[in-house]
Amino acid sequence: MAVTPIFPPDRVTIVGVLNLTPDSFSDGGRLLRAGGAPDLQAALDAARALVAAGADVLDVGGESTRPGAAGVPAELEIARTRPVIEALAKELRAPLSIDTRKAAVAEAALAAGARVVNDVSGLRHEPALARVAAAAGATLVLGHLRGEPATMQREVQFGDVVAEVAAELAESAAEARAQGFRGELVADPGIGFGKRLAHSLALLANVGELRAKLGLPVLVGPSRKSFLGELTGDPVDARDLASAVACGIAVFAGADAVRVHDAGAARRAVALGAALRAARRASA
Ligand code: HH2
Repeated sequence: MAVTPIFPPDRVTIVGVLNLTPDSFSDGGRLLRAGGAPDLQAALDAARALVAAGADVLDVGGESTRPGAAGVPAELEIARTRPVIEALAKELRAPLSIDTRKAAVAEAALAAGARVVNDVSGLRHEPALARVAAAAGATLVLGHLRGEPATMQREVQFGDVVAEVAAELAESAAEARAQGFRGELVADPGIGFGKRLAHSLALLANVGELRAKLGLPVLVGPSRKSFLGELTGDPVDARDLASAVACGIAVFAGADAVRVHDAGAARRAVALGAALRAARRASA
């Protein structure tokens, strides 16, 4: 029996961000109690608001991967994310995603009801993550990241950024298959992950080329990232307009999915980007 994809080819998927971290760059600490445990009611309210605003998938994270962030042990990531995934899986129909680079965290989240594993390291941190996703029949999102979040902005060097990111994502996809993964794969160029402004812009503008090179659906995550601040001068808490515009343009350029904090703004921008993309095809 064919399994319904979570990222279907005929519509743009909006992934809403639910960070259960004290230190995420734009929304850290919002969903944790004073002692550091997740605030289940706050998380449920935030999840419902994201879905009501247009999110199709909710991406739950327990470790910040912002530039310079120190990693946290798997046990702490699990303590932050598992209870929330359990509670959300009971209450909501939207598929849940776990944003982690670690197999143990993915395993706990999948057992609690998650259906997507979002690995910003593209299996470079722990290749065994693909085996865990395969065993659970989960969808796997492979991100592009050279090195570790703690050091990724120190030495950023690309010649042809689109070609190099495509080649390295193809290696991640090959690794997934070598680990026995046969399910739904999604690629993500890792906007802001070891990239400078020009790299993030080139990847967003040429996402259609990336998609064609890989033969995979492509998710992009420009939301609130520093390249938007560099362009607009907006501080991190005022970047939702620029984030939505970036999403709309990325969809026009070929993106299949966007990962955002403000799902309502993104939904509107994505509707426009998708309509323009369809119109361009229709008149070509
Ligand atoms: N960006 C972040 C985290 N996870 N996953 C994918 N697939 N693509 C992305 O671009 C991406 C991601 C970073 O954003 P955020 O979760 O807001 O911040 P932090 O890592 O500080 O928690």
